Amino acid sequence: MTQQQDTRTIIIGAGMAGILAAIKLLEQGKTNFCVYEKADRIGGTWRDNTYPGLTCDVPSHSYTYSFEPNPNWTRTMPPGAEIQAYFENVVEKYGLAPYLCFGEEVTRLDFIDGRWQLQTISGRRDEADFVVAATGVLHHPRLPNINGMERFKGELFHSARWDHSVPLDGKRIAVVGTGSTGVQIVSALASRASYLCHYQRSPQWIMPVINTPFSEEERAAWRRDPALLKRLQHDPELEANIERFSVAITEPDSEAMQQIEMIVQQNLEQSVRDPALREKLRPNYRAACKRLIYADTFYEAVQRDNVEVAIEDVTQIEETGIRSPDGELREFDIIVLATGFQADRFMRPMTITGRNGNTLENAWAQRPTAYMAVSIPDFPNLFMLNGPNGPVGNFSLIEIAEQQWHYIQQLMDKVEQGECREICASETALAQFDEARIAAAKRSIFGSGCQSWYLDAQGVPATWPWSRSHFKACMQRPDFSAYEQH
Ligand code: NA7
Repeated sequence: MTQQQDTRTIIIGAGMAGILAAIKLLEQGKTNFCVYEKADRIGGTWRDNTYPGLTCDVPSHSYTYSFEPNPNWTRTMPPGAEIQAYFENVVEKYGLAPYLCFGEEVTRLDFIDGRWQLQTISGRRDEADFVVAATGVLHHPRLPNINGMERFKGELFHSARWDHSVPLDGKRIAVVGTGSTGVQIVSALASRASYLCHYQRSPQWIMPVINTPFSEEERAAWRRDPALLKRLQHDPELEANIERFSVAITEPDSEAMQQIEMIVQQNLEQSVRDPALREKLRPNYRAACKRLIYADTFYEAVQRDNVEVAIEDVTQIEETGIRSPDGELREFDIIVLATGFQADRFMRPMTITGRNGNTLENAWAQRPTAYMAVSIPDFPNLFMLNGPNGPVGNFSLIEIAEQQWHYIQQLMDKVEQGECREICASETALAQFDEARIAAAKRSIFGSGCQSWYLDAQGVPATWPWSRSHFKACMQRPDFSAYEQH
């Protein structure tokens, strides 16, 4: 293999990370690639989620590709539809359409004779030197197995499968779950429902936020002056806040964490007027143990007269509603399951077979893991964007994916420059990385005693456990001694 043109890359997923990979390849003059996407349009999580109130919990100018600032964001925390539109514009601007293969769910990947062989559900086949798995984290809805769910005569759906044909105004609505999704839905629907019950198995700490609208004058100024917009993307105050947050979650005893705890406690004390409701809403674990929720109108919403909060696990659904453990039946027209995602799936359910017949199921038998969050031993030339063990704590996943791409690119260069044909992390490197990662993860706030989607099947936080700046430093240049090169 000599020059870049000789290599072919398969990108899986046309969400934020897959779009990024495609743009980066084109930037290098590479056109021999295809983005396989199982749905019929781009957008990933922003395509799948369309629920009322959908908002990104990362500020808009940070949740933006560094190379494609957006002067048109309308608020500090952008609504989902605006983010979807942003990605669609980017895809058009960069001319990605010819590289997108929609309706092609990848079902198999086999590493044979130094190349990846791909098969899709429609029977399409392809072959490439590299695979970039950009399959997303929050993709497969978690549907709880609640007794009697199938007997419900009203409308019932998962938050990521919103049925927009169902009228909401004046209806009796149950929202099950109090992650970011449940909180946003309740905030949006409280004033529209005739009665809304929010089922919270575990109440959440709420970080107050002001979702400021940007004025047309501001947006016009950003359009006129790209330097102004660039500065906004790298706003030192915002950067300092993110760094403080990064310190807080990795050092639970830090002053930064104490400050977060103080703010969320004050928010609860000052925002919830009825002492009984306040106690109901008080979590019994530390702030940010679960992904911290940023919300502006949630506490107001749950204090409305037509809104009730039920602190319980939903275990019994009947024809007309939800039966509580104490026997009370609440009747509903609509039940929304905001019950989260199977965050440990990543590329699965694809069947992936690497070197020596090793399957991904086998490699991940204990837990999904990857050296530096991008490479798995025995799976050469296959790299992940936003794979397991990457930073996910209220950071911009776009920023993370860009840093990961910078790193992955250097691994691909080794092959393209003819230094090797296959490259992947060594078993030893992954084992050492995992040992250190797991030890640090247990000490992070995510390991401080709560249930959350950050935890793996063994109850260990699956996230990057060190600081955001350390991640950035690691992504600058691979330590090639951690890689097997053939
Ligand atoms: P999350 O954050 O995983 O939240 C799921 C919620 O669903 C959580 O409150 C669960 O309670 C609750 N849940 C699950 N099953 C039940 C039953 N049977 N009864 C009551 N409650 C239940 O998912 P989201 O979609 O809100 O957010 C995911 C991420 O998307 C979010 O962090 C942002 O990054 C964007 P539990 O806490 O387990 O007691």
